[in-house]
Amino acid sequence: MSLPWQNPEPPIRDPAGLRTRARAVLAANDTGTMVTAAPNLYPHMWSWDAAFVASGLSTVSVPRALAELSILLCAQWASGMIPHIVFSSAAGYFPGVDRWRTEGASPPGVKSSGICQPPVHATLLRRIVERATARGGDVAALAADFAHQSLPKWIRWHGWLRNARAGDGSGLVTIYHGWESGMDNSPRFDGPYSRVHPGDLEPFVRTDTRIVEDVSQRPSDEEYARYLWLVQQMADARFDDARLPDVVDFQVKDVFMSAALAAANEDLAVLAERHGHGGEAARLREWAAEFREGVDGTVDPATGLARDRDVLTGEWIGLPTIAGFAPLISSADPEMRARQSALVDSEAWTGDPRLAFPLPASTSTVYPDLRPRQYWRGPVWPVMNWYLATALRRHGDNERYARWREASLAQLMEGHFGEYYEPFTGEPLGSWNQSWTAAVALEWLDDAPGIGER
Ligand code: 9WN
Repeated sequence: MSLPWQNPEPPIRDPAGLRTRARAVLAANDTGTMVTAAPNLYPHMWSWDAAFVASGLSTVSVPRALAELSILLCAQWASGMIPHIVFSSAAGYFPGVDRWRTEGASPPGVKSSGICQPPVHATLLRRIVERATARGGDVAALAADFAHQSLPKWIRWHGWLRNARAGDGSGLVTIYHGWESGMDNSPRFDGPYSRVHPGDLEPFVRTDTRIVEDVSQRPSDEEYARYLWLVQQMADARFDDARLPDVVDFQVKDVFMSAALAAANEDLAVLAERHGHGGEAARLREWAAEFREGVDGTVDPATGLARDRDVLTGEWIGLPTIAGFAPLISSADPEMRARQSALVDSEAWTGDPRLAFPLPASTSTVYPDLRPRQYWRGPVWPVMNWYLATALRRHGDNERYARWREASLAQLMEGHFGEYYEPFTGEPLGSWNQSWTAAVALEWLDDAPGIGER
């Protein structure tokens, strides 16, 4: 059968072929200093993409993986924040650094955005270091040295999140932009965005819809106007953490980001103990517990899903999105994990018989306003599936991990390395040759047991 998105490249026939092609995608997206998030749509480094990319790269070359994290760390702000974009010299992405007006706030010589993304880095760094340790020799020593040298920077990053974004002790991180969540236009943000009314917005021309020609796969112009309005509000306040609560029209307690931070704090504590910063471990474990409890406390007893909270209205946001499974990343409560695991298998999620592959979509496939082709409003994101699956395995769920691995590899054999996939047909959408999709393909294939397990 000829499918409309059929790959011009020869078909991938086996895991070895998938590995070869995934490596080629990462090599092609490597500028020599950074692996860009995607060849055309995203010609820069994104913070959480870089962490997944580094993990995938470490299956090929540990030094190259560590170099990727070093570049990201060079862009860390004096406050401890790690920005969501580190700009390369390439043109062609909007909003570019000029729109962000971060000069003076970002480190000298670095061009960056002024907001952050989910803190998955320490979790993936632990994975890379453990992989290197298992290999032994020079690579193990290099990774141990990198961990030792970089730990203070990762701790400052977590400290900034704890103090600037969760200083209320709620164990929940505040975001000031949907881009910070990494799930930009998820329905979880529709309520908060409906209260963002762009004022005197500088004119803009989008570049993303020139590259993804089917505009129905991307956020709408109305959504973009709101995104840019928030950038303008923050840039006007010079990204001053103390001023943001008073000036930004979008403020959400992000449950998924909080779960990622809980897990990453645990991982950083382990790294600290093993690599010469043992004195920091207790503080990191306190943070881990704070965010773990914060996330558990959001779960809606009626649905079993975790919820975000709109800080400006005080309302819970309980929509059926993949973020509702945040406790699978962070929770230590066996009953909570069992309930969430049963839910993820149900017909609203991976048990939907209409799915091309039994993998969780970004929004429940039975949600009435599901948009199966539109970005975070329905498609399946390979990177999310791998991240969640590794969290399941870390908590002992080898069975579900194995099922998701099989389904993910079958999905990825299609060969486009799509940014996201239509859940019912398996059509690759958004950008093709997306770096983090290639990276997780390598991780699924490598599949070393024991890495990153508690
Ligand atoms: C805005 C790079 C990034 C990912 C995000 C994804 C998308 C950017 C965009 O691409 O966001 O940050 O322009 O749409 O939503 O998760 O990090 O891959």
